[in-house]
Amino acid sequence: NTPVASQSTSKIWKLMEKYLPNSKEAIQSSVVNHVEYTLAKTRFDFTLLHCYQAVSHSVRDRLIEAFNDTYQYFNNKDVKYVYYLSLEYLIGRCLQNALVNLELEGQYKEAMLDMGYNLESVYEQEVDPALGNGGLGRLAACFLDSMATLNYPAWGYGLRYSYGIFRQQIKDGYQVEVPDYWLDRGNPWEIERLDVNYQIKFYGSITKKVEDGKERTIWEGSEIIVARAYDNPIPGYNTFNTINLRLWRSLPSSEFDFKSFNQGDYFKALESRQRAEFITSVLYPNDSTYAGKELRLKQQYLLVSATIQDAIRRFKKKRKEWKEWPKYNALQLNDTHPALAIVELMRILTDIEGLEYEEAWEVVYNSFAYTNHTILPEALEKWGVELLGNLLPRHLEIIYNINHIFLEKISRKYPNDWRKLSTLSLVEEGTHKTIRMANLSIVGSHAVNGVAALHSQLLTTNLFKDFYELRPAKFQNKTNGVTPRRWIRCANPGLSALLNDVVGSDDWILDMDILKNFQKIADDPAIQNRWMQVKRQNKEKLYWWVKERCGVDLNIDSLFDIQVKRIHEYKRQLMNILYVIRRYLDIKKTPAEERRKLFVPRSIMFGGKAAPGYITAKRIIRLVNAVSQKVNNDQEVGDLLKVVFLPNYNVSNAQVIIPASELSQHISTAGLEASGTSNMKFVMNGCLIIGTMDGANVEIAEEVGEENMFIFGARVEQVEELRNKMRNSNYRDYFGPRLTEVCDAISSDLFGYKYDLDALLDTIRNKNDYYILGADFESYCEAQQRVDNLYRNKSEWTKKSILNSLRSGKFSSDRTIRQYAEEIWDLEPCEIPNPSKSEKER
Ligand code: BZD
Repeated sequence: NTPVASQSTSKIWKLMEKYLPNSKEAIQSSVVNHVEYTLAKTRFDFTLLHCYQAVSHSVRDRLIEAFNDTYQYFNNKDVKYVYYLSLEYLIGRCLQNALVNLELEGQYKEAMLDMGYNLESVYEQEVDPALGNGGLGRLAACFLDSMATLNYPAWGYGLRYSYGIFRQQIKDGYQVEVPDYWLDRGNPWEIERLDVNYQIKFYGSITKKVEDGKERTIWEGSEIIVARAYDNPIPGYNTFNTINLRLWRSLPSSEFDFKSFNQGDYFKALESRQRAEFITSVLYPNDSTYAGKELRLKQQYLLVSATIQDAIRRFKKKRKEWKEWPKYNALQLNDTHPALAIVELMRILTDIEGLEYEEAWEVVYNSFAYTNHTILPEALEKWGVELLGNLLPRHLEIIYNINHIFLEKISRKYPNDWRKLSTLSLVEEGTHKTIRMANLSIVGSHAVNGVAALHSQLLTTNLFKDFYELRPAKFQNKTNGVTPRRWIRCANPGLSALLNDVVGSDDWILDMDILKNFQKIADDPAIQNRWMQVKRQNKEKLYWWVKERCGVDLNIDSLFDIQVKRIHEYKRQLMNILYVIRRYLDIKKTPAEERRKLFVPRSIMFGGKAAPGYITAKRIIRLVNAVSQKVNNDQEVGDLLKVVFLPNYNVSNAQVIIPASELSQHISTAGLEASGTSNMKFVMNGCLIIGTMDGANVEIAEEVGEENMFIFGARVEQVEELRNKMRNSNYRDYFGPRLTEVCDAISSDLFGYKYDLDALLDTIRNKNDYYILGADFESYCEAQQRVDNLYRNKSEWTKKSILNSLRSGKFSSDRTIRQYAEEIWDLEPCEIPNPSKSEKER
């Protein structure tokens, strides 16, 4: 049975010797063909949704050409790969991004217009795949874009959840979670690989055998399921390279329930099949507390086990020597969620491949690296040993083994230092014994990084201090970045066109640093005018978005002041809304004729999801909506102050919101926001930041200049002292009169919802104010006053807006990915030949 391809390669070659042509007619006929043959609809009359589906299939065809060629070429060149392992990817909509990266947006726009369809309305038909919670998941998506664009041989690996993060609705001012079944209209972007399946085992028991005087461990799982690959092509910009985001879906294994079927318990057997499918059915909607649920552990292990099996299969096709593994594979852990990969590779190498422990450890250690995204203690993963040992008995045994060998080294180095032993141990002792996944990740990796300079420094001085002292060279910083393709080129076409004119080309999309060379335009009145026009158009778009979804009529000339991010106490949305109340009370106290002199009209917008079980976060949403109701209906206030909660903040909404904002808030308690990434997107889009010296804000200030931001509040070194002060003083003294008056207004039921709102205030009153909102409030109000003063001077404001954008080059994820590739992965780019235009038109 010789495969057809080798029988007559030249014959096969002739069957597809051309790449798809991209003329207007070719695009139109490909779309119409997909309407007819893929969707089986009539080409004479099809809806906008069918148009979207057909256009996507047409673009997908072009992606697949590049995608297949890319991995074929990588394989031929025998390159080293990086495997990016993440439980979350917030990739957002794909159509526009694919067209922009393939440089076909103009052609498709024209082709579709000619057929009577507006491409922008076509874009709106796409669901927003939301397989992530927030920053961590979106970062993974930006990284894929940069890895493809910079021609790095890379694979993204994750899970294909049937339900993404819930859709947020606001009912009577409360958040309501609605399931996000995002696949109900199919997904034209994915390629189901019916032939890429791996078995995944759970539970069961281990037995030891001695063979030739050597002990061997055999783990027999008692539940076996299958992970199937779904491939999602990620096109690079300005290159033919297109990489793969491979997502696993859990399915029942045909073997595993054989017994029940044979015993005649048909329904029980079907039930267990459904349980298998359930594993990848839903994303955990928690972004800051650790859940500790068995299903979550199953998800993590499924990702890890399928990915490692896939990588090993690829490796084995090429070579036999395990010690070569690190030369050809780098594995990056996006937080500790996929940390079991370290253990899984150890297990396969020792139990199945027969390597000695030390040999296996070399292989593992030199290929893994770990990125930490938080120092919040409640977010650190710690799996109970009963749970872990029951689900993955052999993995627990290996973890104990790693720990034993590690701690022996420690006690040799620091004899009798019990404190060090107990903080470094992978095992946390106590009534409920747990495995510390961060410690496992550090011990098993050759590189550990934080995601902004301040955060990385805090890791070495606080959270991971003892590990740092042990191996300082292991610890690095990789300041986050975001992709300018999605966040400027797609989201802000007006600004993109302006930057093209300023630079004289679109080179800035690949090299944001060149924007620095054009800083003198910031003073040019003509450019300033155009800059303001672009901002105004973006504000208009958001105006309509808000009107439709929230029923609020904003004044387009008011200052658009925005805080969008997951709702969390440390991010201090509460401080923002308390200031809004302060402003409201001040407006009311001011005689009507003086108000416009004293207050700049502002539209203050909040957006973000609260984890379903996070009651305080939900109460913050309730407060925002209560204030919104009161203020927006107060005739006396009019357009001087509007407050809006923007429902269901997600990637596609962010693409409307960010380009329209003028002031954005990044006001976390110093030391607690690891980096933040939306701050970077806002700056690129010419938005001014009001923020604390936290996360990447510190580096943004370095780049754009503190004078072009509104920095306020305690620095990280002052926080602990302020907490002590807070605990030792009466809350009215600690808050001061202005904040006290705000709290009293809420408690007097000015906004209603007294029960919820009093409970919310109790999280900061009575010496409880862990996030020192009270300590930073006055400084925050002063910064807000500076905002008003500057906004009155349109030209000065615009100048700063321009400088923010032109100086934001450092925050392109291209810079970040280059640093990972050079400083952690030791990875070379590999650009595949771009079929020349002439070849395409052959
Ligand atoms: O990661 C975020 C941090 O809070 C941000 O400061 C940082 O910029 C980004 C990217 O590095 N962390 C998360 O988004 N974390 C999660 O979403 C998450 C998800 C599951 C479990 C725990 C945390």
